[in-house]
Amino acid sequence: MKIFTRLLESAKNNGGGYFVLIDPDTRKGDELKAFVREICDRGVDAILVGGSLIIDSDFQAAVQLIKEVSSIPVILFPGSVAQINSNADAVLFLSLISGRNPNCLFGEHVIAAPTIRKLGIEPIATGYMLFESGRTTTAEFMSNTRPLPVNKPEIAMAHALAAQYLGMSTIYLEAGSGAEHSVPDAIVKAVSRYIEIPVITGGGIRTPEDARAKIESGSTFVVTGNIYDDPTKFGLLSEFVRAAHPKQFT
Ligand code: 1GP
Repeated sequence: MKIFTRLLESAKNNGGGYFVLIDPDTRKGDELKAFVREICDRGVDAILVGGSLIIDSDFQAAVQLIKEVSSIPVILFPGSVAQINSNADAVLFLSLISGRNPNCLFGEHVIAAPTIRKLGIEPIATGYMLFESGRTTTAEFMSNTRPLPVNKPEIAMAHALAAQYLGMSTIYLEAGSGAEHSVPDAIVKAVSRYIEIPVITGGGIRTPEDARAKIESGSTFVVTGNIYDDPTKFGLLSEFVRAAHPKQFT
């Protein structure tokens, strides 16, 4: 069974799912391995690896190390074609549909597709929508696109529906890593109700309560990333797992 289908099945049983995004710039070697073990032991559904801008890590080696230790799917969340490699199980094949930068909409994909085919990793066609979130995020700056307004749900709904009609497998509602504000629940609700494909929500989610609110608003998966830059926050992993699995933990 395909990885994304499996994740959807478990999200159906648990009432939702939780992904942790690892930016390999933040930790390496044994520290990275220990973090991955912690993630898997606490019941997280999948690991995303990547970032809009990765500066000083050997990205391929980091993904390999994560994969060696991980007992859950490792999915690339690539900021560029350079991050595609064979050490992962799948890749979010992201089209930045909220923007009108042709490279992010389709250009990079043409370059990446033959490599993904050759490597045999599973592409998950993802309509990626970036929202205003209080300050300029790396994703916004690096993609050179304007984020969607958060006070106009109808614009977000139309974008998501167009992605569904184009055959995409999922929509990623993104506030940007480290965003001041996560994507508003009202947007998550409006989009999730309007489309039939599953929604992933991430960026600026710092509390289990906020994660639960996204799930209750209709998001199938929630993602957190940089809260775990601080190792004293590892205890939150179980709390996020509980928050994102309402049928498992009521
Ligand atoms: C970014 O959604 C992820 O794409 C995670 O964001 O680092 O703000 O949790 P944070």
